[in-house]
Parts: sequence; structure tokens; C-alpha cells
Amino acid sequence: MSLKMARIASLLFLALLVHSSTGYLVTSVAQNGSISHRTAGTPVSGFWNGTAKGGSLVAVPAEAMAKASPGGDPPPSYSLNGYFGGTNYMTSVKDQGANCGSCWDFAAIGAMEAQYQINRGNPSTGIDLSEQDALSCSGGDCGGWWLDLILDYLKNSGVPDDACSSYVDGNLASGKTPCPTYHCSNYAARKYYITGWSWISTDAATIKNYIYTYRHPVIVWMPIFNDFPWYDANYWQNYFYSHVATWQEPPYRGGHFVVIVGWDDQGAGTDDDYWIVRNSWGTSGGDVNDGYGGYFYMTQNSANGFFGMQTQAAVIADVVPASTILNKDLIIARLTSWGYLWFIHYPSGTFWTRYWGVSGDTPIVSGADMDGDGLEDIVAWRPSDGRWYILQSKGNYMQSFSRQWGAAGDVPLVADFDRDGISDLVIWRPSVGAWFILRSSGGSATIYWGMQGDTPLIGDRDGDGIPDLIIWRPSVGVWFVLKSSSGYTSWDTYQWGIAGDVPLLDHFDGDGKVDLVIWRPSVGAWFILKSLGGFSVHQWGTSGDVPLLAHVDPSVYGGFADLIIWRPSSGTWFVLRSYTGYDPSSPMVVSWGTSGDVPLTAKGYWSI
Ligand SMILES: [Ca+2]
Ligand SMILES: [Ca+2]
Ligand SMILES: [Ca+2]
Ligand SMILES: [Ca+2]
Repeated sequence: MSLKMARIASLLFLALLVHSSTGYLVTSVAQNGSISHRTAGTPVSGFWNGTAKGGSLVAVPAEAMAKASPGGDPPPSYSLNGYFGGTNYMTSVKDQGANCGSCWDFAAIGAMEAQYQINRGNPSTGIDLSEQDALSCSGGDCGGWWLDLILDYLKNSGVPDDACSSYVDGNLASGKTPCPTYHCSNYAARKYYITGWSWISTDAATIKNYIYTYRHPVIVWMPIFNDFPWYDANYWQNYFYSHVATWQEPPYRGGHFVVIVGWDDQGAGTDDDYWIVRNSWGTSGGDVNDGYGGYFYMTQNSANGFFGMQTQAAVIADVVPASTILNKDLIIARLTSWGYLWFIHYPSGTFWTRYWGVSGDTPIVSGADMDGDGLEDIVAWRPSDGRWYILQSKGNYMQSFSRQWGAAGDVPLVADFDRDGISDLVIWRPSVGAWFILRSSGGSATIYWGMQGDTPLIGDRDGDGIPDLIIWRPSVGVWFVLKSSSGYTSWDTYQWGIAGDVPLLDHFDGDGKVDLVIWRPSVGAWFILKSLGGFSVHQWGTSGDVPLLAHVDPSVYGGFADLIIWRPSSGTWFVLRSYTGYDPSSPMVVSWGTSGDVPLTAKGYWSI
């Protein structure tokens, strides 16, 4: 074999013409266009349609039945907080603060944390979710909000753990801390989502059935009056609430959301029947003497005042951690009769799946973050209509949008040219050698660079942090790098590779400038031309393999890529790891996929 390794200041002519912000490739960009992907069969664990509302009872799911109590009617007393023995599935009672009207937030997240533990049969998962994030980033504020809106928000947007964004708004009488302020940087990967929720009927029998038989804490609305125990001078002891007044006397203080976790129909010191209710006003009030500070007891009996009866009640289906696509994951897109089924394999060995895209689409993932949350999205580019179909990481890969950009015969790529943290859509058109760049921040650009038969790539070779447009020409084995630092007017050339090779880009010397990589199928050899100077050669793979580059080993933040071979015949990933010094005697070998699949890798949020 021979590979010319000298860098040559080639004088090969390459048609070059730059247009500024003109030449829209298409006449319009659709807003949230409808899509024709298939979602049937998507293995989502939610057992309710999260959009079902209106107070009607929902069907009892088999999944919930499996968690059900031994059977029989709800007993005279029972509680999910262990008050009558058994397991306490509730997390610690929180304090929404002296002034902030964020009960809607604390009630929803309190039920969410408990439901997570209940559905896993583990009262000590350590789950602690961020009320501040839900307050800051949803439409609600310290002036209050609606239960259905916060539950929809938790389903569609999720919340990270509390350490990512701890509570700071307890003394805000109105407004809230703005959303970005208290996010941790990797908040998207740390989120939890509810899979669905439903209103339930507010009669006592139904609520007891949901708590006992199906194991759901019930979020309810209630009015608060001046005689509510916490407003009483004896609130240390007086934590039974049986309001009998009218709206006028004593004065109405406002609406409040709380969580019913159980009941006692045997009347502790009274012949009334009471709900056991988790509040969000700290633990110094309520049933402190019994070790249940923060809980109070509210009459079930509407005859004792119509305010004893809740007027809204809702339950959460299940709670799941965010699905993520990060740099260590191995990804397979498999064409099935339902379209592409994506399998995302975590380093732990677990995986998740989504259907996205149809036959004929180009599956794209590496570096594609069109919703700007730092996690890569699942993208299918469709030649037949030139549309980009984007399954957003935001919303746990359950929401989507599309954009029209490109046409049949084009090559789709992604990069962030305007550096706003959102991937821009890039189309390279071989017939005219044109790059069409649709910027996320608005506007577009057309740059002519390359010609039919070339391979387009994108990377930052000149080190200014902005993508350069790169063409590899097989006929002469020459790389043409059109530099962003020159305003895309001057270029460098490198002779590296020969016809039949596969060109790739990644980092191998830590200088932040992409290095030029050739994989030669005939001999299974990698030739890496480094920006700092010099080159390296590794034998890894054989003819018929698919070469990929990614950062999957523990040195992920060290900046050196791993050499990956995916072998279709056995569906095996062979990873030659940078942190072993590319030692072929200690590869990472993972069976994932099968013949006919499309293997893909992620860049991860660290390098998008
Ligand atoms: Ca994303
Ligand atoms: Ca952008
Ligand atoms: Ca650059
Ligand atoms: Ca480099």
C-alpha cells in the first residue's frame, strides 16, 4: 500500500464562489410542519394518554394492576406515607416559602417523586426533583398556576434533580427567577418526565381506590380559610380541618394544591372521616407529635362543609428519567416495516428505542441539536420532499418538528455556523457543488465549494471555533479546506488518501483543530494526518466493515477520538480506544445491531 503523506500546497483548481445570505434553496421554511413518521409501536411505558382530561375515569391499566394491593375493598385506614404501618413511599415534605404561591409546583412534584418510588417498589431511591426548575421554566409563577398546566409541563418538558436547580424563590410574592439562571449545564440529561396523568373523579370512593388499589397519591385543590390549622394559634396540635363556614366567614385566603396520601375513617378523637394530606409548608406544623410534621387531616365529609370536599383531583401515571444521546452511546437505525427503529445503547448495557423516519430517509444524529438543549436529536432527512424531520430530545424524544431544506440528490449535514448552540441545517448539492446553509438564528447562505464526485465534510480545521467547509476529492485524494477565518474566501489543501478510501474527521492531537482521517477498506488501515504535524497509522478493521469515529472511552473529555469498526456480518462494534494508546489487544467489543442496520455515533453535548 502507499499513501502520500506530504502536505502539498496544491494548485488544483476548485470552483469557488461565495454568496452572502442569498440564494434560498427553497422558497419557504415551514413552521412546525406536519410529519408522516410512524410512532405506532413506540415502546413508551406510559399507560394513559396524557391528554385525556375532563374528569372521566380512565381504564385501569394492567401495569398498575400488577402494583396493586393484595385485593379487596380499601380498608378503614390506609396511607402511602406509612402512617398505619407498611412502607412510606413519600419523599420529605418541602417548604414552598413564606410568600411564593407555588403550591401547584410542590404538590405536583411531591406526587411525582412518590409515584417514581411506588412504581419501582423502592421507598429509598433518593429521588429529589427541582421545584425551582419547574417554577422558573414553566408558565407558572409565585402568583399561582393551574394543575393541568403543570402536569402537562412535567410530561412535555420534565424537571432535573433538585441539586441542578435548588429552590430560591420562597420569598417572592410574585414573579419568579427566570429560567436559565439556575439550570446546571447538563440539565437536559438530568431530567425526569411523567409519562402521563389524568383527572379522576373527586368522590371519596374513587380517591381511596386510586390510593389503595392502584397506588397513586392524589393531587387535589382545596380552598384555604383563616381557620385552616396553620393559621390557628394552636397549629402545633390543631391539624384537623373540617371547615363548615361559608365563603364569607371566616375569610377565604385562596386556593391551594396538596397531595392526599391516605385516610383514616376511624376518627382519631372525632367521628369524622379524614384524608391524610401532604402539605408544602415545611415540617414544623401539622402532625408533628406523631412524627409526621407537614401532614394534616382534612375532612372527607361534605356535610361538614362543602369545602371539605376537593373539587379537582389528578394522578400521575409513571415517572421516567430522560432518554439521552451522549457520546458514549452506540446507535443503530434499523429499517423495519414501520420505518426506522432507533436503538440507543448506553454504556451500562441498557437501551431505549424510538421509531423515526421511513425507508429512503437519511438517518442523522451526530452533532444534531436542533432544539438547543445540549442533547442530540434524532433526525431523518427525506430526499423525496427535502424535509428534515426532527425528533427533539427536549420532551424526551416524544415531540417533533420539521423544516424543508434541500431536494433529492443532496447530501445533508449539520453544524453550528452561527454559534448559538443550535445546529444549522446544511445541504451540499453535488450537481452544482453548492453548500446551502440555513442558520438557526435566521437567514441563509450559499457557498460554492466542490463538485460532483466529491465528499463533503464539516469541521473546524483553522481553529477559530467556526465550522469550515471541507471537500475530499477521491480522484486525486486531495482535501480542500475552505476556512471560516477567511470568511470562506481562502483555503488549504492536503493530499491524503486515494480513490476507494473513506474520509472522516475528528480530534487526535488535542489542539482543537480537526485532523484528517482516511480509512482504507482494502487493508483495513486508518491514516491520521494531524494538525499539529505528523501522522499515525493503525490497522483496525477489514473490507466490508463500516468505519466510525467517536469518543466512547473514559477519556471522553481528553479530546482524542476512538477508532470504531462496525462489522455488518455479525453486528459487532470493535472500538480501538484512545486511552489505551490504541492498543489492539484491549479493544472494546460490543454486539449491537445486525446486518442491514445503519450504525451511528453521537458527538455528545460536550462538542456539539
Ligand atoms: Ca436537542
Ligand atoms: Ca446555529
Ligand atoms: Ca473554522
Ligand atoms: Ca488536531
